[in-house]
Amino acid sequence: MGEVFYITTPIYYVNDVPHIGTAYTTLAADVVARFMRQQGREVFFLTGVDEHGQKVAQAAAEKGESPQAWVDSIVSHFTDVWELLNISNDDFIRTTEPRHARVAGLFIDKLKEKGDVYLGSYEGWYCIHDEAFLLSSQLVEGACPECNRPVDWVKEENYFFKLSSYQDRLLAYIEEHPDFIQPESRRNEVVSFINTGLADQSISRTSFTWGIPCPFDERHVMYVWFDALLNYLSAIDYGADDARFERTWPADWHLMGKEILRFHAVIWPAMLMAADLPLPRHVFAHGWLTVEGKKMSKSLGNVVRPADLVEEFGVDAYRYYFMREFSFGVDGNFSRRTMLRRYNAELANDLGNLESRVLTMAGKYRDHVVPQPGVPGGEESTLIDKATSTGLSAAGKLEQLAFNDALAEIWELVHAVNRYVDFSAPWALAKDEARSADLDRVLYNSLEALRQIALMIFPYMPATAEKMWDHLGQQDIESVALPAALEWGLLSPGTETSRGEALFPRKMEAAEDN
Ligand code: ME8
Repeated sequence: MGEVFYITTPIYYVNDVPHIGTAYTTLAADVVARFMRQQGREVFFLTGVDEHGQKVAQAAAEKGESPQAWVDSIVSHFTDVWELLNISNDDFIRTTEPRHARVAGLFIDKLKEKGDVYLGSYEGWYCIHDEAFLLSSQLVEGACPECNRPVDWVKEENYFFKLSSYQDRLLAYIEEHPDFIQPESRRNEVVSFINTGLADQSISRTSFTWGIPCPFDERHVMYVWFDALLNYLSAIDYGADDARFERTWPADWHLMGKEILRFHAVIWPAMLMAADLPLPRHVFAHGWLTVEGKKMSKSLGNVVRPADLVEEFGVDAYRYYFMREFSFGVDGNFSRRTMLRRYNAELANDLGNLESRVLTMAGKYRDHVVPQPGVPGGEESTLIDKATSTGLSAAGKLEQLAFNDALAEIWELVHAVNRYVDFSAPWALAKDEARSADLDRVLYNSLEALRQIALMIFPYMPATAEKMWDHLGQQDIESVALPAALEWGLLSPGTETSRGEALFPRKMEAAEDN
């Protein structure tokens, strides 16, 4: 069961345009998916959009359109951004698709038959923006604690899911699987929350119709979160293609922002328990990104769009910055200035210059042909050890979603290669015919180091890695299998290299003050 490596992002509300926060989760999932493919795993990487609920119905009504026409007209905002960011998702699920309605109906029927769904009445607060039922005690000055917006008093007949009866099983499961909810601080919050006592969860609505009808009572549509969580099953053909489902479920990682962890770490596992399905292996709640110290919001007008940054810095610099700057589990603050600094120091200078000078020397001194490796000396041994240990530890960090630490390690290797080149001074060796074999050795090992770096950065910066690969005369980086390809010395002497354009042209320092 679960041979396929299955990773998901939240399905985003379609009526918001993607910004750097939404893109953050999807980018992280893409890095993991690409890394796992490199390791030879079969991967299923899912993202998509959440199209039901009152918020979408209201937005459509304001535009004078049907909800379906409205969502159809804006879904490309998401698919376009994922394409721009070179996101390699294997599927894109929309909750208005028939495959999803089928699974949602099947699933709720199953819970109803089991006696875990019952008709009751709900009276309480509802935040349409967050699509969340709220207790009076949760309100902050009468408003939604998440978004500060006014809340509505709702009095409806609803179907309820017997969440309360899963409290003990959930706690036991979390206890027995310490790496189920990550990071640990969030896990502790979830445990405290469950310990305060779980109330049954309303899972249907009758006051509007934009949702999936409950098969046993068509007056009700499913509560948008109940429907949304099921996307993780509908995209892998639950109840239709059993063989596929068995190979893919459970998910290895559900990634999300911290504000929706409870849905994924409490309600979702209980739903799965009720349906007798295994729970996801890990759920990870990352921190929230602010912009220049402030929460992003339309009203403040400070929402940063990926396209603007990609236009200025390029897609791989975008990907690098967001994975390098922030620690995935905690909040982070975006600032253009730090992005520019990292661009110039780490991409243009450390990596870009290294690549360019090594390939320039290979061109100038060896007519673009990879020379013989020769016999490694002390300097080479140090370099080779560094590369080997970096390959292993950067992979280990990535597997723990410590992307920033993994990149920091890879950059230590970049620094080590820069030092190796400086120390070995090929330009001096080139002046002395008697040292031709030494020059061969230094050039070979510098080029081999670039080959290794290209493989290591591939999940983060696929296009840059591909350019480096191409400059080194290699083909098809996507099909190279790790860790075997990280054996030192696989670059064949005699291979033709090329210089190409600078990977990251330096940006004007003056622009830093903008
Ligand atoms: O909650 N910083 O959708 P959503 C970091 N449809 N991440 C951020 C962010 C920020 N400032 N803002 C948003 C929903 N995100 C539901 C999900 S899943 C079954 C249903 C990211 O459009 C983060 O991943 O509000 C967060 O969890 C997600 O966007 C919320 O997206």
